Amino acid sequence: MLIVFNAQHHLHHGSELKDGAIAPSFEKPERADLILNELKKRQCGEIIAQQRFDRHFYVAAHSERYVSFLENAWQEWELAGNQCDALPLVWPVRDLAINHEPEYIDGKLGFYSMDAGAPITAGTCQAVKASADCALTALHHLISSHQSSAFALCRPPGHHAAKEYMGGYCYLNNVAIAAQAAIEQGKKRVAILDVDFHHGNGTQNIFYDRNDVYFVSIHGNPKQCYPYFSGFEHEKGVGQGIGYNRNYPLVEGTKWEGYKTALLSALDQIDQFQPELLLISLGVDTFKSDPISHFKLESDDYFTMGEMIANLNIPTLFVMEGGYMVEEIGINVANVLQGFEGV
Ligand code: OKP
Ligand code: ZN
Repeated sequence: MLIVFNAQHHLHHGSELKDGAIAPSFEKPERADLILNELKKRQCGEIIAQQRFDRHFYVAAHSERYVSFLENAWQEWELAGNQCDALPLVWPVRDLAINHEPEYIDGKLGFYSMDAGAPITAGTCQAVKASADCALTALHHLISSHQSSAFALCRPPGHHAAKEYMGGYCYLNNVAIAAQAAIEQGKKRVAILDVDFHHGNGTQNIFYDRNDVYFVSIHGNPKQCYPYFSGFEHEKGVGQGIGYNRNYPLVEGTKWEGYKTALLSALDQIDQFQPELLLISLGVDTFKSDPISHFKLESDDYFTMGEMIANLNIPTLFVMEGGYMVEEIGINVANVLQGFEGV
C-alpha cells in the first residue's frame, strides 16, 4: 500500500492543560515517527513525502476567513507580545455574539476554536498545511494510479476541525479536504468511516447538509467522552443531508465484540450507499491502554478491522487521526493496513 508521510510534521509540537498546568500535548511528534518506523520495518509499501497543494483545497472544506486566521495567528500572537503557545481563553457560547469576529488575536482564538486543545505555535500552520497535503497526495495517487488503497500518515490529525473552528489537536480537517477534492474530481458518492475513539465532529459539521458525502462514526458516547457536544445517535444530517450522517456512540469499556457489531452495521450502511471511494479516519485510540480513551481493543483486533473494511471492496484511503499509546501505535496502525491487504 502506498504510504504518504508528512515530512514537516515536526514543526508542530504543542502543549495542553493537564492537571492544572501546561504540559506537552499527548499529540506529540513521536507518534508519527513510531508509525513510520513500524511501516518501514514491516515493509508495508512504498513511502513518499507529501507534495504541495494549492490553498484552494483547504478553502473548499473550510471558510476563507478561518484559513486566513490559521495563516496569520502566530504572527498576530507574537506582535501582541507573546512567546508561549497561542491558546484561547474565551468562547462565544449559547446566547453570546457568535457572529462577530473579534479584531484582536485573543478574541479570534476563541472565535475560531471549540476548546484549548489546539495550540498554535510558530510552525503550526506549515505543519498543518503539510498534513492536509499528505491526505491530498495520497488521494491523488489513489485516483490516478487506480490503486485499491493508500495511507496518509497525517499529523496533526484533523477530524475535530470544522468549517470554522479548530480543537482537539486538529486545525485543518485532512479527511474532509480529501473527500471534497475527490468530489471536485468527479466522484459522485464518497463515504467517510471514522473509527477514532472520539467522534469526528468536524467532519460531521463540514458535510452535515450534503448527500454526496456520507459520514459514519463509531466512538465513545459523548455523554461521557470528548467532544461531549457532538456524536449522538439522533444527529442524522440536515436538509438534503438528512440520512447521510450516522453516529454509533458506544458504552465505556467496549471490547472487540461490541465494537465489531457496530462496525458490521456501519459497513453495511456504507455498502448500501454504494460509494465510489471510502475514506477511513483511522484512530487507534480505541486501544485498551490508550491514556485518554476507554475502549478495550487488542492489537490483533486491528487486523480484523482491516479485513472487514477490505471486504467492502471499495478503493480506500486511510487517513491518520488519533492514538496516544505510543509504544503500540505503530503496531496497531500497521495491523489495520496489513489486515486490509490480507497479509
Ligand atoms: C483527538 B483525536 C486529555 C484531554 C483530551 C482532547 C482529545 C482530542 C482527541 N486530558 N482532550 O480524536 O484523537
Ligand atoms: Zn481520538
